Amino acid sequence: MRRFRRLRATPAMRKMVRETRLSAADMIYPIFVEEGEGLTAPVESMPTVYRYSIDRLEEILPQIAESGIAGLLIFGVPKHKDEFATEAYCDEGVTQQAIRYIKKNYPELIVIADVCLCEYTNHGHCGVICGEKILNDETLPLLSKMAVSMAKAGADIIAPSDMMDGRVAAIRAALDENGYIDVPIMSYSAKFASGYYSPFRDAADSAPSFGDRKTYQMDPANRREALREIADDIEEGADMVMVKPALPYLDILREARDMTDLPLAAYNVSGEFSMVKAAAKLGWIDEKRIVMENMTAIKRAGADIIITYHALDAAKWLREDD
Ligand code: PB1
Repeated sequence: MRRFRRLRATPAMRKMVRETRLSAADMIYPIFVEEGEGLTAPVESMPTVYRYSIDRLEEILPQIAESGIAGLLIFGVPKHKDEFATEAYCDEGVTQQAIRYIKKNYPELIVIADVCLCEYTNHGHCGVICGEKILNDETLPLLSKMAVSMAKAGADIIAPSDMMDGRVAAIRAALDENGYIDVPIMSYSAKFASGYYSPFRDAADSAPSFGDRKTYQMDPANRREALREIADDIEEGADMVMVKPALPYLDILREARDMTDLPLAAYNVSGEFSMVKAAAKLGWIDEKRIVMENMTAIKRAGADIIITYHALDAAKWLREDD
């Protein structure tokens, strides 16, 4: 009889043989920067998450810098939104200004710029529209301009979350043509048309004004197509790839890990976060235990990098337990 329990006998023995280990350095914290002044606006559906105006970023940046997490993923919330997302690629846009501020005051922090039109369009779609059609090829130049503008502002990594076909190659070419040959692309490669994004859409005012994102984000039912999407982004020049959401897609994460050695990110999205927070608020779960179990599951499935709104809490708990 094999006595598995010999290696479970004590906390020290369990720690020695533990197969999956978490580190704050694995984690990225998403933040929302809103155009304006004196703003620290709570996101009701995401407890502990706020929209900060640039003059209020000092309320969160020191915590991020001191936490030991790898960096932050920045989402802008501009005042002006229009059909062609012009604020997205304005060098004086709120996101570009925020990136400049962060890199000036916290140069060691990695800043990842999300590149997508949905927060900047008045229709809330991730691309240019004609009637109710989201135009793929017409969107690529705008994403490219946005990526260059974010790199110019100082973003360390460009993360296209739009799911237009061919955008990685287009953005890579634009970055290179403008001298940003050293700025890597973390592509949202296998991004599903998920119900788990609704709290984010509250936070970023980015819900589509008509229809949905199913003609560009992936069908949750499609496993093989996810692997084709990841392979295609690698072919187009992605330096890192991603599966999003995370917990409902651990099978995809595992297969992605088995198909590539590139750095693999998983985005533990707003709905996954809000559900944990809601159950914890109701006293139905042990928040710390559930969060650390969820992070471990995402890491065990193969993620190198975890984008999560739990990052600051998880980093604190890891310090406490070390
Ligand atoms: O936390 C989240 O829910 C992330 C949502 C994600 C951000 N990249 C998007 C989801 C969506 O609204 O479809 C935004 C798409 N560019």
